[in-house]
Amino acid sequence: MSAQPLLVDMTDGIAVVTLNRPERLNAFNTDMLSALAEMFARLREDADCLVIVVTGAGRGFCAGQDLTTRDPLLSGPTPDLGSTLETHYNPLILAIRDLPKPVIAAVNGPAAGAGANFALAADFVIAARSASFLQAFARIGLIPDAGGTWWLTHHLGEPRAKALAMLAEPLKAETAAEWGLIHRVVDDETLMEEAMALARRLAAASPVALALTKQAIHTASEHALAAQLGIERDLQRQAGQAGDFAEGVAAFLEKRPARFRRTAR
Ligand code: T3D
Repeated sequence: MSAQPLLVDMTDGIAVVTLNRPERLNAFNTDMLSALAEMFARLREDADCLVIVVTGAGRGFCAGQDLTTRDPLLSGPTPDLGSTLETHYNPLILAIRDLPKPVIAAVNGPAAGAGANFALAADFVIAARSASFLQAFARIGLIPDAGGTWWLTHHLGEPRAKALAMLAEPLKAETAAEWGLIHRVVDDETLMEEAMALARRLAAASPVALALTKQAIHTASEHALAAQLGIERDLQRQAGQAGDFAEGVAAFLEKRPARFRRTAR
């Protein structure tokens, strides 16, 4: 029997999801992609799940599409890659992006191809100092997918986006943090400790505020200021009507920490 492609551990509102194909640096195959889709759909609806941390088993984070499944000698006619993106990668990236809960990628080693861009879809990317991000696509005659052209261009601008995508050289975690592509770089041995400390902080925050903030920040890059101000008005109205606002203000006035509802509903 083959090993489970994903391991999921839920403690105190934090789901730790481990990509589990270490012998292939956790490359994506259909089983893993389907398991991820199912898992994100389930955690989205799980009111006890407040934060999700994704990491990789073994020495890698994720090496992108499993290229053994694309061996031209074995797989016959060229597969329709547009269809793979439509079926698996695009819905996965949108599921993370639209999830009303924070997602942390704890990047423990090489993140390549769609594996790098899957990490960049997270709200917080924390990487081990030895980790790297590789837009490997040009090496095999492809373009960056899984949001790669979007993340790189939005976070870094065209010159760096083009260099990373067209030269397909690994970007060290430290440089990725300096350039603002990821949140932080930490020593290898403290990666999970730091990721879990961040997850606990987020789990103690107002779930409503985090969900609406995520939504507002995502729309900001797509709108002019006047339109974004309208979105802030609408989302703030929702936030103000949720109970966390009253608790936050009461806690401030009573000079005590806020006790937000520990549920994502
Ligand atoms: O196809 C579609 O549906 C379209 C969608 C495409 C999305 C994509 O992600 S395309 C890009 C696919 N990924 C890559 O091109 C990256 C390939 N991997 C690498 O370039 C390197 O492995 C790394 C830079 C990630 C790490 O290098 P290194 O030296 O640390 O490790 P390694 O020795 O290359 O890899 C270790 C093992 O993992 C090795 O197996 P072995 O020789 O020990 O049996 C290697 O073959 C295997 N591995 C690594 N990446 C993949 C892989 N096996 C299958 N697929 C992989 N992507």
